[in-house]
Order: sequence, then structure tokens, then C-alpha cells
Amino acid sequence: MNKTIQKIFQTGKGILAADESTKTISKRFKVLGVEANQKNISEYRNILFETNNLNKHISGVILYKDTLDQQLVDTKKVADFLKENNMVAGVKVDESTEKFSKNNIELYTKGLDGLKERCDCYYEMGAQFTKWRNVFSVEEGVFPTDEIIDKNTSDLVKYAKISQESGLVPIIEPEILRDGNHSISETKKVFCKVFKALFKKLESEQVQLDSLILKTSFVVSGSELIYDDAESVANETIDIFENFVPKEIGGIVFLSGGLSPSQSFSYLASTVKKAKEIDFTTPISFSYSRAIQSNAMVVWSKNQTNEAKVQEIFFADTEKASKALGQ
Ligand code: 5MM
Repeated sequence: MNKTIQKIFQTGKGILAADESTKTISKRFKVLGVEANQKNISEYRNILFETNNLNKHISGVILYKDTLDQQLVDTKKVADFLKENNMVAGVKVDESTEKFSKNNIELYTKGLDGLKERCDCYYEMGAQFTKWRNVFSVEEGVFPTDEIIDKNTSDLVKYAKISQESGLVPIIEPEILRDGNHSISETKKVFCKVFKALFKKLESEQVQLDSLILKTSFVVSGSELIYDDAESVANETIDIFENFVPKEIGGIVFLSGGLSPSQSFSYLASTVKKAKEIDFTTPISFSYSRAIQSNAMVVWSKNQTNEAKVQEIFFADTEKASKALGQ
């Protein structure tokens, strides 16, 4: 698992999140007027994976379970193709969210049943890491409730333990959602509560921290408010890391959470800069889906045969993400 962490956090490289569930990718395709059948989904993803020199900026790819064993057109399995091209294959092992019975509003993440067997199987299929995402809505004085924080953080810890037992590096993704009109300080309060509970449980359950990756949102205001300046985001985000994230974890990667590509790159650059200024030594990188895929997906939706153009746009956005990491 240490080798996997080292490969993922190579200088200037990050993770491509291509693990949208069928429901999520269908939503994205629908907006662009493309039919979300399996053929279109795999053809689109294969174009991304086969981008020339993708490994210059991408060290690992999170796959949806169906993609892991899929054949690239006339060639080999996706996991083998990535490996041959010096990229690590990972897989999303959660089974998406469902309403939490305590209030029927908040969401918990399913997928613990049979997880060990699935992880063992994914390892055999060539995966080297896994990912589990849960979500926390923010509404001042209302959400997230203590009950959902307890449930989601406990399940993240159970997942991380099982993943490590199968030799797979877990990426724990407690996503603090942007939806709403909450202030950046309200978001920060939620980060404090969630991270405090999460890392306390990880330590008491003796999850190996150096073989674990945290995937997190930036500390930002709700999406209905105007955008935060990059310096404030960096200051608040690094403050949370310093206070709640043990330095010995394998690394931290950011999700983009519906921020625009340029915002995702600028927040990443300012946060990495701030981390360097204060000698925060835990490796930091990106694990973006929308921030590096959205422009390419629009081009693809307009002309599904113009692979070269899609790959050019996609490569350019991975390059921008890489540049944001500084060198
Ligand atoms: C790509 O979407 C991932 C899976 O989400 P669903 O289960 O809802 O389909 C998601 O975990 C993703 O990896 C992260 O949120 C990062 O994606 P963004 O678009 O936020 O960078």
C-alpha cells in the first residue's frame, strides 16, 4: 500500500475521478443531450483513458466497478491498460447514498454488505486502491445532525479497515456539500465536527493512517453565495488540516464539488502554496471529476467522433490541474 501511495503522489500528478455511478453520468449526459447507454458511457471513458501522455499529469484513475473489467476497444482490460501506462487503477466501492431513516432527509452511504469479498475480487482484477464517498448537507443550526455524522464517519472507518485488509489503499471521501447559502465559517464548523469525529474513530479503530488518503472538498461558502477569494479558501482549508488531520496520513486529494474548472485550479494552487509556506508536509493533490472532464465532455457531446479534439481539451485541463500543484 505504501508503494501505491508513492505512485499516486508523484510530483505534479493527481487522480482522474471517472467513477460516476450510472445514475450520475446519465444526469451529466442528459444535460448535454446524449443518450446514457453503456456503449456511449464506455466509449466516452475510453477516449479519456487513451489520451496521449495522460500519465504526464495523472497518476491514478478511480473507476466505476463496471469499467474495471471492461475491454478497451479491441485491446485489453482497462486496469491492465492503465498499469502498462504507469497509472494506478482504483475503484469506487460504495453503493451510493440513501435516505437516513432517523430523519428521512440526510443521506448515508450503502455498500458495507459483502464489501470484503468485493475488495478481494477487485484486488485480483488489478485495483490498487478504493474509494468511498459520503455526503454532509449544511444548514446552519439544522444539518448535519450529530446522528448522521456518527453514522457516516463510523461507516467510513469500517470501509477503510476492510479495504486495507484486502491490500487496497482506501480513499475516504467525506464530502461537505456546497448546496445552500451557508457562510464559509458555517462550512468550517461542519468540517471541524466531521473531521474530529472521523479521525478520532480512525485512530481508535487502528486504521493504518499512512496507508490512507483523505479526499475532501475545499472549505468554501454555500453555492448560492458569491465565490470566496482563493486566499480565504486556502487559509480556512489549511487551518482545518492543521487542527484535525494527522500529519502521518498518506495524502490529501481535493474534489471539485461543482466548482468551475478555473475555480478548482485556483483554489488548489492557493491551498498548495499556503501548505508550502507553513511547511505542511502531508502530500496534497487533486482527484477531480468535473473540473477536468466537463470541458471535454461538452466537446464530445457535440461530435462523438472527434476524439482528437476531446483528448486535446481533456489533456489541457489535466495540465492546468497539474500546474496548480506547483513543482
Ligand atoms: C465522479 O463522481 C463520484 C461518484 O459520485 P456518485 O456516486 O454520486 O456518482 C464522486 O465521488 C467524485 O469522485 C467526487 O465527488 C469528485 O468529483 P468532482 O466532480 O466533485 O470533482
